[in-house]
Amino acid sequence: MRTLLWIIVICLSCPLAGSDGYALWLGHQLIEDSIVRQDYRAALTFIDGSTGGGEVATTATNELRRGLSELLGVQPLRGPGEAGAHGIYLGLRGRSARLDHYLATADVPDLGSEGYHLVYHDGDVLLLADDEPGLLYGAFDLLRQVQALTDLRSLNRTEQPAYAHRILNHWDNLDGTVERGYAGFSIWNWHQLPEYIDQRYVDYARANASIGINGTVVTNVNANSLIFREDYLDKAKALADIFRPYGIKLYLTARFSSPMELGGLDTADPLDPAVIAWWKEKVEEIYARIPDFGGFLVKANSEGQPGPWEYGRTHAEGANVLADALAPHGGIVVWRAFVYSDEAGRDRFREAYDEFTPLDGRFRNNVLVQIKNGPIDFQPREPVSPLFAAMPRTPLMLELQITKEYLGQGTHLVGLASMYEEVLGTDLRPTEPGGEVHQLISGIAGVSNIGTARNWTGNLFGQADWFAFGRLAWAPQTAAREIFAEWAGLTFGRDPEVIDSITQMLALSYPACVNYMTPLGLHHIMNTGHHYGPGPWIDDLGRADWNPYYYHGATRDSIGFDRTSTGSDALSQYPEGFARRYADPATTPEKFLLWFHRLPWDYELAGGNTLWRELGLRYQLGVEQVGEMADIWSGLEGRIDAERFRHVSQHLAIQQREAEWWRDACLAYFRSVSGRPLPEGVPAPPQTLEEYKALTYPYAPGIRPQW
Ligand code: BDP
Repeated sequence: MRTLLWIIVICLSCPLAGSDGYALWLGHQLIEDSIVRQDYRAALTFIDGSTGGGEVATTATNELRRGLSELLGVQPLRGPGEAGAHGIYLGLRGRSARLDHYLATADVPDLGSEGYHLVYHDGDVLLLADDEPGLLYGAFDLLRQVQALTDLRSLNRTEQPAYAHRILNHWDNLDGTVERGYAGFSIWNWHQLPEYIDQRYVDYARANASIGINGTVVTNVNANSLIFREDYLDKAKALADIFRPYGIKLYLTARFSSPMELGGLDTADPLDPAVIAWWKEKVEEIYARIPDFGGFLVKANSEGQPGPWEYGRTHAEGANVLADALAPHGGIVVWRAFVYSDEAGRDRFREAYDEFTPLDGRFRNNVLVQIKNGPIDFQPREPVSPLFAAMPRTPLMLELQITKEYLGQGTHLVGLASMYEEVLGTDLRPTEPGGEVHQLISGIAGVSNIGTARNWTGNLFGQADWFAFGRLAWAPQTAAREIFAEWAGLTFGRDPEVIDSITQMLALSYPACVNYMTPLGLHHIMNTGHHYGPGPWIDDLGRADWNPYYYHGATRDSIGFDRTSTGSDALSQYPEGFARRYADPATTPEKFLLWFHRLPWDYELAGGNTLWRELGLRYQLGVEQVGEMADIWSGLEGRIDAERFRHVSQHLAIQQREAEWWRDACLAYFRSVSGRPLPEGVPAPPQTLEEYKALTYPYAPGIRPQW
C-alpha cells in the first residue's frame, strides 16, 4: 500500500507524462495541488447538455467529460446535478431553462456561426452557442482555462472566429510521400482506407478542432486525378465521416486535366460543354458520398500543373467551371495565385499580381483566391504580397506555410507565430483604415507540417506552429508571445519557469533564423531543389530565376534586387502610401532592404554601420541567438521529462552547428565577391569557400539519394 502511495506521489510530482509528444497540446495535466483540484471539482460536478443531440454537440460534451476527468481526476456526472450542486450547462440558445434564465438577465450578442459565450453565473459555468460547432470550440476553450488554472469566477468570454475558412492544406501524395514534409510519411493510409480507420485520424480531427481549424485539404496541390476515381472517393468519404463530428470539412485538390485523364475526354477546356458536364457529374458523385464536402483547392498553370491557359482561357474561366459545379451543393473553389510562367524573363515577384488583378470581379461568388503570404515563395522573411490589396471584389485566402521548407525544415526550432503575426499585421494601405492583411482576407490556409512521426511534426516544436496557425486563423490579432506561452503551458505543464523559458526561446527563434539565413532582406539563397542549407553562389541552372544568385546579384561593388522604378518596378504594385516608404532605402525597413534595393557595400545604415558590416554582424547575431536558445533550454533540465528534453537538446545542437554553417558559408562567399575583410567580432569561416560549395547532403529531405 505504502509503495503504491509513493508511486502516486512520484507520478503527481513528475514532469508532464505523455512525453513522446503524441498528445500534442491536449495532454491535460491532472491539477497537482489537491486544494485547487478540489475547488474545481466542486464547481464542475456535472455537465448538463441541452444540445439536441447532434454529432458535433455530442463531441463537445464528450470532450469536456474526457478533458475534465484528466484534469480533475474524476469524471463529471451527467447533469443536472442534485439541488445545490454546481456544474456546466452547455447548450444552444432557447433549449435549456438554466441558460434561458441567464439570457433573460444578460445581454448576449448574436454569436453567429461557430461563436460561443462562456461565462460564470450563480455558481455554474454556462457555455452557450447558436450552433453546434460553437459548443465544441467553447468546450475546448474551457478545458484550456482549467489547464491554465484560470479562476472560473472570472470567466466571461465571447468568441467568434474572424474567418469562416480556417483550413489545413496537406501536400500529401497518394503514394504516401509528403511534398516538403519533414515529419515522415502521409498519415492517410489510402491502401487500408476505408475499412481500416486509424485512431490517428480521430486524434488528428480532435487536435484541429481544439484550435478552431474547420477544414482540411487532404491531397497535394500538385494533384493526382486518381483521387476522383470511385474507390478513392470511398476512402475520402471514410475520412470525411471521421472529421464531421469535429466540425471539420474535407476538401480535395482538383487536377485541372482530370476530365481527360479520368474522364477520357480529349480536352479539359473549361468552356467545353462535355468538360462542364464532367465536372458537374463528378461533383454530384462526391456529394452523394460526402454531403458536406468543402470543395476544391486548385493549383493551375504553375510549375508544370495543367490549367486553363492551355486553352487560351483565364484563371477565372478555369475556376468558374468548378465553382458552378459546386455551387448547388454549397461547396467552394480555392484557386491559388501562386503562378509564375514557365518562361523566365520577368521578375517573379510581379507575376501573381500581373496575372490576377485584371481578373478581379470575374470569379464566381464561391471562389476564393489563395495567395501565399509573400510574392516569391515562403522565404524566411518576405514582404507581404501586393495582391492582398489589389482584388477588392474577390474574397481572398492567405496561404501560410506551417511546414518549414525554407526555414531549416524539420531540424530547426523556429516559432512561426512571429512570422504570421508580422504578416497579418502588415498595413498595406497605411494612409487609410482597413488595410492590414488580416482585414483584407476571408480565410486562412496553412500548409501542414503533419506526418507519421510519433509526435506528428517530427520536430516537437513544430507542434507550436500548427497550434499557432489554428489560434491565429481564429483570432488573427493575437500576439505571438501569448500563443507561445499558451502552447508551452498546454504542452509542457504549469511550471511558470518552464513556460517563461519556452516562450522566450520561441520569441527569439524567428529573428534568429532570419539573421543566420537571410538577413537584411536577402532571399532565396538556399541550396536548390531541396532548399536546405546555404547556396548563394549557385548561378548555373537553366533558368535565371531558379538560381539563388539571381536574387541578390552580388558583385564587387553592390548587392540586392532593385524592385523600384529603376529596376523591375514591382514596388509599383503596392498602394501608394506603402510603396512610397519602400521606394527610398533610407525609409525602407532594414529587414526588407535587399528585397527592394540594390546598394553599394559601403551604403550606410541608420545605425551607422555599412551594409557590409551590418550583414556580417547579423549573421553573427543569428548564431549567438541560437546559442542563447540552447542555454535557456539547458536550464530546463530536470524540469521537463527526459525524453522531450533530449529530443529538443539534440535538435538545438544541430541548429547551432547549421546556423554557423549558414553564417560561415554565406560570409565566405560574400567576402570573396566583395573583397572585404570580415567585420570585427565575426570569426573567420573554418573552411574555404570551395569546401562549402562542394558540400553535398543527399540525405536532406526532398532528395532521392543516387549512387
Ligand atoms: C514551393 C515548393 C513546391 C510546391 C510549390 C507550391 O517548393 O514543392 O509545390 O511551392 O506551393 O514552395 O505549389
